[in-house]
Amino acid sequence: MLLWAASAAAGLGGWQWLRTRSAEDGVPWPLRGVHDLNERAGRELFAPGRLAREFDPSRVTGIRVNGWYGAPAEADPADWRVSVSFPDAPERSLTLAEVFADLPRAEMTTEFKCIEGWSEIATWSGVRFADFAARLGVGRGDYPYADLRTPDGAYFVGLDADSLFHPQTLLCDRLDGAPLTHGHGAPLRLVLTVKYGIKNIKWLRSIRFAARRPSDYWAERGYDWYAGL
Ligand SMILES: Nc1nc2c(c(=O)[nH]1)N[C@H]1C(S)=C(S)[C@@H](COP(=O)(O)O)O[C@H]1N2
Ligand SMILES: [Mo]
Repeated sequence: MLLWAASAAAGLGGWQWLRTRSAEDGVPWPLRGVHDLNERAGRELFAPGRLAREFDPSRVTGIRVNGWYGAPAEADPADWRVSVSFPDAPERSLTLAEVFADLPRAEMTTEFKCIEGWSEIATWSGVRFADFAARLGVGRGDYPYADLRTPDGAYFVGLDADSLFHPQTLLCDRLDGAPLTHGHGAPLRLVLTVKYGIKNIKWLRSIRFAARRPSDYWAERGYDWYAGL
């Protein structure tokens, strides 16, 4: 599926401006200390429906492996479980087959951007988070946040519902035409175009919908919680 959009130019220009700023601890300085402003601007720029640019698959650059926090031992995908919970309902445990069952496959060739300053183009394939949630009976307005974790909880990502339910937010099992490798987060990771790489959690084990803003691995270390593009 290709989702072409005219909205990319503004976003790309902003990114290039950011990249040219001097870095503090490896983070371009505009990303620090302007959390509320960033969040407000992000919500306006990426209101539901605004799509990031998609590329022809011939533009794929290949993507490096970056970040091993929370990596489990390499596992048989048949043994993988994803737990899903809500503030007011018991936890459910799903196999990968159950995560993907009956949902249309979504594919997108998009630019992946790390706060370290690199960006690469990759083709991601999986199911839309919004479709997955809808099958669980959850819509965008039901919970304002979710907390996503690796099996050991060592890496954790907090996300707002607008980002999670964005049409280019995928639960991914494939990258550049092949199953995800261990280093890229097999058997399941999140990929979203409205956030920097830090929010694209690999080795996804649990999804907790939440009423209040969850903590976040990199936000606890001084990075912007919203980390929007
Ligand atoms: N579980 C987990 N997910 C993670 C990370 C990590 O260390 N652990 N690093 C993040 C960062 S900073 C980036 S840039 C991307 C890199 O994804 P890749 O290795 O597929 O390129 O993964 C993100 N997701
Ligand atoms: Mo990153």
